[in-house]
Amino acid sequence: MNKPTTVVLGVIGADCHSVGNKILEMFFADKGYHVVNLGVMVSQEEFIHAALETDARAILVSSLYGHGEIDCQGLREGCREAGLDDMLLYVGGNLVVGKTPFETVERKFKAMGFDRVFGPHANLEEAVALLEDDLRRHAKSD
Ligand code: B12
Repeated sequence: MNKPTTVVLGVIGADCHSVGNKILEMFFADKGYHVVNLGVMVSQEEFIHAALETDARAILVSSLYGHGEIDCQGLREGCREAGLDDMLLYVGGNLVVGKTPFETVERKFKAMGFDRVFGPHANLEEAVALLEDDLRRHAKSD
């Protein structure tokens, strides 16, 4: 049997919103992933450390309280410095304060090095399909 793919999950920064995190944990586990859930109030260092420790293929970051831009800045660089050059970085939630159009939010987070960006009404079936696609493409270019 194939070893399940490990993903690291958590809510970044000083953010304590925990409901979506539990839903994401159950959803990705149900899809056959090994989910390392760091829970809420997770620092960039904790994400990177957990990804290294568990040989994860993707880091799934949530941010709900509106400070996502500040909290996520530098995560891609941190991954590279730790030798995690191929790490897939996904982010989702209420990523900025107020009513910024999603396209603007997506552009910002992609410029920060995130591979995929999701809003609060993300379709999780679509998200997992994208993840599977990205994992396959990354495997081919290894
Ligand atoms: C419950 C709640 C709280 C509770 C949290 C309790 C708990 N233990 O979780 C309490 C009262 C503590 C709270 C506090 C605050 N909250 Co609050 N809270 C909410 C509320 C009403 C519901 C959140 C929730 O549980 N949603 C249900 C879950 C299932 O949805 P979700 O969290 O969005 O997650 C889904 C998606 O976002 C997506 N997703 C998330 N991450 C990712 C990642 C990936 C990779 C993918 C694919 C998808 C994905 O999938 C998830 C599952 O479906 C929302 C409003 C709302 N309707 O969302 C405000 C809300 C999130 N809170 C808000 C704010 C401002 C705060 C406070 C700053 C308020 C304050 N001034 O103190 C504090 C922050 C405290 C902190 N340090 O984090 C704002 C954020 C505004 C913004 N981002 O612009 C919101 C949107 C309310 C609003 N309309 O203003 N909050």
